Amino acid sequence: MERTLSIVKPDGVGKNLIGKVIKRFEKNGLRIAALKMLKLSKDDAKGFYIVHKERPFYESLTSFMSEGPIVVMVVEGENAINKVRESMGATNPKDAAPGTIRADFASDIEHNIVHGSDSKESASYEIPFFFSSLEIQ
Ligand code: 3AN
Repeated sequence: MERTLSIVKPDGVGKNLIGKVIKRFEKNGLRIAALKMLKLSKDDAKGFYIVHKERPFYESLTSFMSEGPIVVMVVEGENAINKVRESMGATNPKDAAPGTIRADFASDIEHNIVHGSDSKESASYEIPFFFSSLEIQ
């Protein structure tokens, strides 16, 4: 059993895709163990994406992630990290496999609808960033 953090980003919430994203995870054999909607400040977004602080897209990514509400969730199941990333598709929607969330809904590499932890290490930083142990069922 594994846990991962996923986010429906501001573009996904704006396009009314919360339910569709959750449905894809559930169809892939995963369960939602925690879920909430919130809005990040610019500083919150910078903290969440701290591993990318040297990347050229850090400024615009953290502005985008703090421009509207997001839905954060803990997703649980066997191989949850890989299964969520499979459902999401490649970072750039142009490279994403047909039938993935990003291939179907994302407009570009930055506005790509959904986030999923990329490793156990990332998940163990990202889950407590948003949820206390009491909030995870
Ligand atoms: P993923 O979300 O697929 O794990 P990461 O971790 O490499 O991708 O990047 C984190 C986020 O940064 C991506 N979801 C995307 O929104 C943004 N991003 C990644 N690469 C670029 C890029 N070259 N230009 C603009 N934004 C990017």
